[in-house]
Amino acid sequence: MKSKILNLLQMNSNGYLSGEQISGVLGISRTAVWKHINSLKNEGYIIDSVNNKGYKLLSDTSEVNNSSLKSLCNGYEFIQFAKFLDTVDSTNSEAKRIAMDELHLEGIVVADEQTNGKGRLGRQWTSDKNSGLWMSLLIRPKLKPDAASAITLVAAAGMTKALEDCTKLKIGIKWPNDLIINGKKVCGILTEMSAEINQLHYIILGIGVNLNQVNFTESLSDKATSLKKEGAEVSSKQLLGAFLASFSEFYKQFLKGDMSQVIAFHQAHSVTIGKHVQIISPIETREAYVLDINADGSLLVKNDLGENEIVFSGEVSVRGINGYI
Ligand code: BT5
Repeated sequence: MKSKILNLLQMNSNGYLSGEQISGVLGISRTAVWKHINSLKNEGYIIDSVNNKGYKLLSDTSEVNNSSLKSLCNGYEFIQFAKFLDTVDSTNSEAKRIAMDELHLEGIVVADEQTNGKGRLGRQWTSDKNSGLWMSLLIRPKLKPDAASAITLVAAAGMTKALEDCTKLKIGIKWPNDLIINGKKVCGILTEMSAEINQLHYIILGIGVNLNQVNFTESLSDKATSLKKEGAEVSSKQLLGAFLASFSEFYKQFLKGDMSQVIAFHQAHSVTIGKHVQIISPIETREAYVLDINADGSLLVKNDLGENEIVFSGEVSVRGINGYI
């Protein structure tokens, strides 16, 4: 029924269609029409509703594109430019080019496809066309560089909340930057920073969420998943809208130096706490038991000598003893 309403709106996109007209054509109540319209809006279609006139379709896609990106980002203080690209090497690299050209701007880059998507520590991030939300935020919080590294946890909490708002799926956070559904990775975050010892220039928060993939390459199939594979249909526009709303709340607290809600959120969603893990650094791999996430976002572990130890993100990868988690 929803798609029939969408078809009617598409055919009449030059004017307004009243609830009465739609209910008459489709033989359903006006309340049912209203409910379906709301559901289309939730999927990301932009529909104008005017009393005594009816409904008009303003944006005929549920995916992010140039104009929908700008309207989604409207009103967020940390977004002064919004750039959408069909294809790019990496949204993080594009955001970095902008950061170096425009010394004060903050904003967002979103692409439909990345030809050289980046993971952490030189790894690759697979980002095929129309298969996910590939985005980077360029932000310039007025903070000391060492206070800024916890921003990855802010982004992870924001995206987890957004995924929970858009789906009924249970989302876990593998400290510090992987979002997990049923044991597989659905989202990764790459935070890059430019700073001097005492001065932060900018942060680029790169976030990739798998939306529509049905098959992954052999090397990824046992550890990657998408919302579609997990039974949830979410458009890039719907997810980005939900993310900006939840991220901006956590980010406001972070800017005031208050990480308490973000840390509590991580503790409640962690798939890492209470696990025996391998801590992999460029120098060595060690085993440890994860006790907690500290107030500053670092990980508290009991090491193989039985001592408590603090592990900072950025320096290590954490893997389960018997697999990815
Ligand atoms: C990450 O690195 O998880 C950070 C990924 C960040 C991607 C976003 S997309 C927008 C922005 N622009 C960029 O260029 N990057 C950011 P890491 O923890 O190092 O994980 C990388 C590993 O995840 C790879 O070595 C693969 O094993 C796996 N992987 C690659 N592509 C994947 C995918 N689409 N889904 C799940 N896992 C993937």
